Amino acid sequence: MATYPEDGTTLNVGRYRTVELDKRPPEAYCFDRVIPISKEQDAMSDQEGQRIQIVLRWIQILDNLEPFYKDTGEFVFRSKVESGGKVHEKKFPEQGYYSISDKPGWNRLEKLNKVLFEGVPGESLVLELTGEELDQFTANDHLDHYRREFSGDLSAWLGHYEPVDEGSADPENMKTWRICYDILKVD
Ligand SMILES: [Ca+2]
Ligand SMILES: [Ca+2]
Ligand SMILES: [Ca+2]
Repeated sequence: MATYPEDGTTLNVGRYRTVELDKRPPEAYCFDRVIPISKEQDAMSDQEGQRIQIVLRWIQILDNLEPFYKDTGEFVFRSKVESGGKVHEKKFPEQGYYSISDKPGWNRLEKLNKVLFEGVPGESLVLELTGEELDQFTANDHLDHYRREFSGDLSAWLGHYEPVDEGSADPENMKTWRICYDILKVD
């Protein structure tokens, strides 16, 4: 598959270039510019077939959902990516739990680099993340439910999502936790 520059707008460059360079009158142009069907389909599938990855970089716990005398909570996280009529779910860690504090300095799961989704998305995509703090004698506690929806031009979804770039209502900056992830193009 061809690799395209980062701006994501160049899928059709080949075709636009043809149009710009073609100085013939429109009639000639119409006849000349017949693209064999297979080539046209290739262009379409290239555009629709762009694979992406969603990679969770880190998680920071702001409230460990435990009594004040307990330094760490026992956390299990789940992700759900819904796109193109398919649902991809992950649980991490796969077994056991992460012991995480909410004290500054040791309240982050660094370098998680967890791939939550890899594939060709549909026209839109919904990413959800939840976290559960396990308790033995009472019902488990829950972190804020994270949900973000992406639609429209795929190139606009690509990027770095972090808690500090969208003001006071930043979706990645929740009351009980914060998250950071990337949406990347992959070949
Ligand atoms: Ca608890
Ligand atoms: Ca607990
Ligand atoms: Ca943000």
